[in-house]
Amino acid sequence: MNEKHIIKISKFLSLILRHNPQKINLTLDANGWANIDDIIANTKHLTLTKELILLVVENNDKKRFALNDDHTKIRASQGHSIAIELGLAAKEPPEILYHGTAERFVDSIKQQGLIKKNRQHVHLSSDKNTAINVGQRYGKPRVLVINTKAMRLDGIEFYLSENNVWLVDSVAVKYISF
Ligand code: HQG
Repeated sequence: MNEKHIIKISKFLSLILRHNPQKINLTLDANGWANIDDIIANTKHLTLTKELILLVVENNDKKRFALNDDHTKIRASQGHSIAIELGLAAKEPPEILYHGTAERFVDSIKQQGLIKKNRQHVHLSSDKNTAINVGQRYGKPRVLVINTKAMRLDGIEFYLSENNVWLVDSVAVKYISF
């Protein structure tokens, strides 16, 4: 199966598992899991088999998807816009984390801090290069440094997704170095 088709499946899975399961009349449970057989049965416009889905999960560059123990269910590990309880335990982050954004958003972030917009969390990374890659999806990248140590001292909780993205509800301006 060619690379293009794999990427197409990955994008389609992101769409239905993070944002719009109704598109194929799919039901996610409260924790975001969908039956793989239901996805296959309800998808008409793409060639989809269980083998292909497992291949996408395994080879995905950012490990965006997770399987349950018996490989009957799949979910997105982060990035949802729909309300999903990922069931993650709060975790102690490193003393700083990075957020990748675009130059054109910086003035607004200086006013409002980081907000989650359409998603369920603000996404942070422990790695500067990841932040640059995330930021450049929206224009000239800009990396912000987040004082997570100060946030923790103020009682703010952090969560780590299965694919190592740090998640938080919001980041006030006072914790951000521009
Ligand atoms: C910005 C990708 C103006 C924020 C990545 C970002 C990530 C503000 C954009 C995941 C703002 C939202 C999420 C404010 C935040 N004013 N702009 N007050 N606060 N922003 O895509 O973090 O490839 O929803 O800086 O790897 O960019 O899809 O969030 O630029 O983990 O798997 O508003 O998506 O993963 O954009 O990316 P997004 P994000 P995938």
